[in-house]
Amino acid sequence: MSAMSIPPVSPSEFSADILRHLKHSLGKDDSHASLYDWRMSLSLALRDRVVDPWFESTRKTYEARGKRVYYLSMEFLIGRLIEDVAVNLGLDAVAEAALADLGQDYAAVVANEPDAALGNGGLGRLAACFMDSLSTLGIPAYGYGIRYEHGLFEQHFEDGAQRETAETWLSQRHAWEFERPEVSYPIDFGGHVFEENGKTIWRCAETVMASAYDTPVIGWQAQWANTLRLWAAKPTTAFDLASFNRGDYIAASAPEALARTISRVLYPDDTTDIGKELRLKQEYFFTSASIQDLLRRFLSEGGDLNELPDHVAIQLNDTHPAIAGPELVRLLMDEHGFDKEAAIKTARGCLAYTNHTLLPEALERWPEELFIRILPRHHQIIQMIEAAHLSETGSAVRILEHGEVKMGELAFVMAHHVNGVSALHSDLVKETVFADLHRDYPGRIINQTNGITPRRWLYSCNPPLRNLINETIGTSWPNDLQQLDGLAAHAGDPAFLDAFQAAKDSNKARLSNWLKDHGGHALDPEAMFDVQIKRIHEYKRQLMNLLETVALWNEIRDNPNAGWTPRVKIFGGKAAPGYVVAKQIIHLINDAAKVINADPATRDVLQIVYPENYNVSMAEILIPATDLSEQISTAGKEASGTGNMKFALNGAPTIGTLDGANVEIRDCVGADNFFLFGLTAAEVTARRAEPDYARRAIEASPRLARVLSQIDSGVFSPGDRGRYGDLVQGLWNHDYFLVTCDFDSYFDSQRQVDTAFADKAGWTRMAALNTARVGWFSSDRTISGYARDIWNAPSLIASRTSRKDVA
Ligand code: 26Q
Repeated sequence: MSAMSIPPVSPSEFSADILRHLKHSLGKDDSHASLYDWRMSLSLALRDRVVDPWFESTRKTYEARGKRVYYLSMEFLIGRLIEDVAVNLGLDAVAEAALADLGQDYAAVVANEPDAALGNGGLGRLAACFMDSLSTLGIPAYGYGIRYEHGLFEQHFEDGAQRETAETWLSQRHAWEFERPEVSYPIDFGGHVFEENGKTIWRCAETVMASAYDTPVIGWQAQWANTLRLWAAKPTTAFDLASFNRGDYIAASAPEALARTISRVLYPDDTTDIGKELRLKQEYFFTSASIQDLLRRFLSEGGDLNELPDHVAIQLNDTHPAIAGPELVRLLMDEHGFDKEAAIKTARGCLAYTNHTLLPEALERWPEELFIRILPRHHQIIQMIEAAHLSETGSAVRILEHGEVKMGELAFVMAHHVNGVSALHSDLVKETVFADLHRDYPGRIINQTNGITPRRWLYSCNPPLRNLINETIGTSWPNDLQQLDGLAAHAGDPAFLDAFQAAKDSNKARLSNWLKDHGGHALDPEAMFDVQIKRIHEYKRQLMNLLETVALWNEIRDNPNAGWTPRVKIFGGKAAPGYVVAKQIIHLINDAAKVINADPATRDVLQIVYPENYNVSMAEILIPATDLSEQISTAGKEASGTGNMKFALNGAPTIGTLDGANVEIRDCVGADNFFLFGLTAAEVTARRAEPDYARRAIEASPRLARVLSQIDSGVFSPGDRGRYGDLVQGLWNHDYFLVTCDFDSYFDSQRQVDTAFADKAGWTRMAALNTARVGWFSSDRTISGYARDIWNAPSLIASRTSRKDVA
């Protein structure tokens, strides 16, 4: 076929494809087909059209002998794929028409797909956006991760409290993957190490197999496709027939059960409760499989391992795959005869590490004892790496310290570049967690501000706005998002602003209907939709949002005729199952919603909505319908945020602190189009050093003191008045995240939002300028930065190679 052009297809041809799959892949005729059958048939018909560009991309990569990028990540939060694939193939309208011809509702078929939640939050969703951009940019790449049998748990509310149940996305066949039983590697654990004839031998105690499943990732207009390769754990010997014949049926399946545990479930903790043995095994499992796989590919193409860094770039998504360094060194030394200097140098030439957090509790450290027991050879190699690092730099920073293996230091020392994920965060990485290593290796730390894929986060999720943009500036913006600049010229045009507002209103109506269908009630379409959706964490300060909501409730009751701007406060997000305070915050939001929503004195102007089980698909409905984006973390704590970018892109101004990428968003949209409040990162540090800062803040704010005493006394938990005593006492006594200190500033800023929203035309203009000015936050720009500054990996799409990438 002519390279990479999409063959045109009519709705009738495409419905024939769907019917063919219905019959031959699903074994159904159209009179008996279920929604599942239609969804699978549609997915397979789309998948067919991904295969040629995929093969073509592989062929071009092979011919170019170019560099391949390997993105190692414990998490890929990909969500649903039907629309994603249809849009990238340019078949979204065709697919919808074809299904209509077959008497099926496209939206219902799309919604039948399980939301693949192989991630916790920001880090996992970033990996998914990066895969999309790598393909759109035509950079040869593999994403490597784990094919978890159970993704992130499902969240339910029971009397307002979070309950978790297992997620089961694989209970139905996964439409997009290709099983590769022939691609599998042994992964060893435990045992001991000895020397024999001058060679180091690791005699392991236990082995599982890593077996590959490939999902093609198609880029914009099908110009390129890469592979997401996920590893499933399988036993080396499936079944112990001897035990079975003895009648011991449980022992017979023991090896299988043991092995499968490794890829059974995603750890639901973002940042808390680390240090579990199974987690370390998961990390080594997928990292070792990935390194073995990329070495096999390199050697099969006749490569010389000394030149590995010219052909292979390995990006570590946080420290979770940091064992890649020692693993690569081990394979080079123990299997390929490298000496230690050459092995370390070669490994470092390939590896780079992205840091996503400064929170001390999230920095991975493993007990050395555990390491010696599970990965004895790697422990030796880490000692060697540490010795080389100490003598090379005269550094005082150790990797092994206080009986622990410090994964951040390991990743840093083994990487040629280390990057933070926003300008502020990268500065703080240099000044705080890695200050000493920054001195030892000047220039190693750089910044790559995060981004989001405009295909999913504007084109697919927001059809009304997409259409308006197409009419206004043409249709070539989805892979060149900076073109949105062109919208700014229309920000003074009343007809454009009316159309912009009409798009927002239609998204708000869609959300309102969706909530009604999902156990909620209709919302006032005139009200401001004020949205905070993200994992529940103290530093993200959902609690401050709730306190402000209660204060507003009080204010409205005190002054019912003050002309209040109607608001709906929408929350979404999960708490790690073991994170007690986060779960109390969820409970409190739901308890407060019950009381406040029922109050006849305020219910027309203030509502709280908290739909269960926030996930990627829910975000796709909520974000386009949002008027106000809540990005209110304690300054210095949110590494970047990416939700903040999605909201701004979809025309929701931010109320936020100077944290993470908020800083850069505000620089782009302009201070007039951003509601800033709160302490800066430097002020946060200074305030913490002041004695009694929380108590003093509460005593200085009667408004806050009143809210706290209401919660403390059980106004929202009448059946259990002591329920929130600890939560409130926590604010009085420590308040590490300075909710109390920023409260007044936040409340005042919200009142400015009220005033601004009441000026309809002014608000719409502000919203439109947000959309127009955040084109820079495309993950295509981010990936171009990684490709240029870290990977030295060119695009293999002919028209892109000469393009000067914007930074
Ligand atoms: C570590 C060890 C054991 C168990 C779990 C973990 C673990 C898992 C997930 C630690 C951290 C995470 C996730 C972190 C995360 O999502 N960080 C976010 O990354 C985004 C992308 O860069 C940023 O935008 C967010 O600011 C950051 O919080």
